[in-house]
Amino acid sequence: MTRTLITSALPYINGVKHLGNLVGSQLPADLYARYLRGRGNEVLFLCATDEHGTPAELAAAKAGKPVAEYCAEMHEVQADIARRFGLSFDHFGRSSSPQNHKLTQHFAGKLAEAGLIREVSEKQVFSNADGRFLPDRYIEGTCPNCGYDKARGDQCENCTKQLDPTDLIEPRSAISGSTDLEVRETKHLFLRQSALRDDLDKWIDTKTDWPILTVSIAKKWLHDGDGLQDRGITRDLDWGIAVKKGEEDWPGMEGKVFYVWFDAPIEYIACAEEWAEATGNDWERWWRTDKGADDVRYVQFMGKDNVPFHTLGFPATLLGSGEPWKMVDHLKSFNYLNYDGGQFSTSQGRGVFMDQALEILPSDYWRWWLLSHAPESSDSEFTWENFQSSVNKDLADVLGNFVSRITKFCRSKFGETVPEGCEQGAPEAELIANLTTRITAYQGFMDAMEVRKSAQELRAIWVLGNEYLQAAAPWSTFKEDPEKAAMQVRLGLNLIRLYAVLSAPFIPDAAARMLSSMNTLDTGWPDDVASALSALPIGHEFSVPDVLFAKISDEDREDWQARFSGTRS
Ligand code: B3M
Ligand code: ZN
Repeated sequence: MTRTLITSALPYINGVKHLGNLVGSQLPADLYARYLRGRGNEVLFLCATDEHGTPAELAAAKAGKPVAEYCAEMHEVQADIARRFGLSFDHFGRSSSPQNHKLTQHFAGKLAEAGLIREVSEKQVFSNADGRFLPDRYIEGTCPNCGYDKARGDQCENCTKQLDPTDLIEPRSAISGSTDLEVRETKHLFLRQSALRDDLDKWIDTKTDWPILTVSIAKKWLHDGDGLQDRGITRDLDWGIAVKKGEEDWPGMEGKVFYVWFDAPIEYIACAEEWAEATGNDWERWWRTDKGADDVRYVQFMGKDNVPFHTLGFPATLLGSGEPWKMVDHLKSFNYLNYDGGQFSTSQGRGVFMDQALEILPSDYWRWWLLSHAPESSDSEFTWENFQSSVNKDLADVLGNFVSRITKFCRSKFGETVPEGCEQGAPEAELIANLTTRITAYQGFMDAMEVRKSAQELRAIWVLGNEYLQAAAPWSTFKEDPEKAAMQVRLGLNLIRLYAVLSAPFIPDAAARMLSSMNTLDTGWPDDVASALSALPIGHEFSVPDVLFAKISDEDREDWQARFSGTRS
C-alpha cells in the first residue's frame, strides 16, 4: 500500500481566507486526501497556520492585540472554519509551534555548516516616522516589473515577482503611509541559493510529470536574468523565530528573526512532529528517507504565487542541509479565482470569505462549485449566476432529484426496505458497463489531480443514474410488472450508496447523509461495479432523506449578489 503525504499551502494567520484562497490549496488537497483514503490508502494530510512575518504583526496591530494572542485566537478561528468546511486535516498545526522553532534553527545551523549562508551588511528601508525598519509588507509601492501600484515589499501580488523592499518605486510605509523613508545598513543572513542552482535544476528535471504551470514558474526563476538569486532569510522584526545556529546563539544576529518564508515551509515537517506528539505516531517515517519515508509519495497543493518558494526556496533548504529529507514528488498548483468581474482581495475585503460563505449555505454547495470550477488551466471566475446554475442543475436536479425520486417511490410502493424483484436485464447490464467506464475515467482524473475533469466525470456518473431511471420508469413498469419495478428500485437504492462513496471527496456531508439514509456503514470503493450494486441486500431497511440540496432562488441570488458587491469592513 502506498503512503501519501499531502500538504496544503499554509494559510496566513492574518484573517479568514476567501474562497479564492480555499480553492487554490486547502480544498483540492482535501479532495485528494479524501479520495485516497476512500480507496484504502494510508494518507497523512497536514496543514497549519502561517503565523510569522509582517502580515501577522500588521494584522495584530490593527486588531489592537499582542501578536501572540492574536495568532492564538486566529488559529482557533481558522481551525473552526476549516472543520466546518469539511477539511479533513490529520493535523492543523501552527508555524509558531516549539517544534518549528527548533527545526528552523536546526536547518539554519546545518546550512551554515555546509557553507551555504553568508552574512551580508544590507541596505534596508528605515521609516523615520515609524522609528523602525520596514521589511516586506511594511512597505508598499509600485512594482518595477508590472507597474501595479499596491505591490508589497516582498512580492507583487499582481505579477508574482519576488521583490526586495528597495526595488519598489515610490515606496511608502504600510504602517503610517509615510514617505519619509531612508536606507540604512543592517546585517542579515543570506541563503546561497545560487550555489544550489545546478542541484535544483537537476532535481526539477526529474519531475517529468509536474504540471506545465509549476515547471515553467520554477524554470523562469532558475534561468531568467542572472538566474537564481541568494535570498535574505532574516528580518528586523520582533515576532518570529530567533536567529540561531541550531541551539547556539548567532553572533551579530541578536534581536533578529528568520524570514517567514524560511520558517513556514519547515512547518510542513514540524507539523508532522506536532501530529506525532499529539497522537503517539512516528513522524520520521513520513519525512526522513533514512527512516522509511522512501516509500512515501509527497504531494503539495498551492496557488501559483507560492510556487517559487516550493520549487526553489524550500528545496534549497532541504538539499542544502545535506540530510536525508523527503522532497516533494508532485506539486499541484492553481491559477487565480476571480470574483465577479474583479479580484478576490483580502486587503480590500473583496469577495466572499469562508465564514460568510457558511452563513449562507452549507459547505457542500461551495465545495462543489469551487472544485468543479477550479482555476487549473487558466484563471476562473466566480459569478453568482454561475454558482446558482451549477448548484441547481448539478446538485439539486441531477443528484438530489435522483436520490429523492428513488427513495420516495420505493417507500410508496414497497415500503422503506430494499425490495427483491426479478433478475436484472439488458438495460442494467448496459448501465453497469457505462458506470464501469466512467468510474475508471473518474479514478484516472482523480489520480492525476485533474480536479475539474474529475468533477465533470462525477456529474456524468450521476447523470447515468437519472437516464437509467428515466428509461426504466419504475412508476410505469410497476403497473404491469411490479417485480421488474422492484428490481429497478433495488438497483437505484444501491446506486445511492455507490454515489455516496464516489462523491464523498467532493461533498462529504451530503455523502454522509446519503449513507445514513441508506442505513449503511459500507463505504467500500466500487472496484467491481456489479457487486457494489448489491451491497444493500434484499430486505435491508432505509429511510427517505430530507431534501439533499435546496435550489437557489433568483431572489436569494440577487440578495447575495448585493450583499457581497462591496468590500468587507
Ligand atoms: N502563507 C502564502 C499564502 O497563503 C503562505 C503560504 C505558506 S506555504 C509554506 O499564499
Ligand atoms: Zn508586478
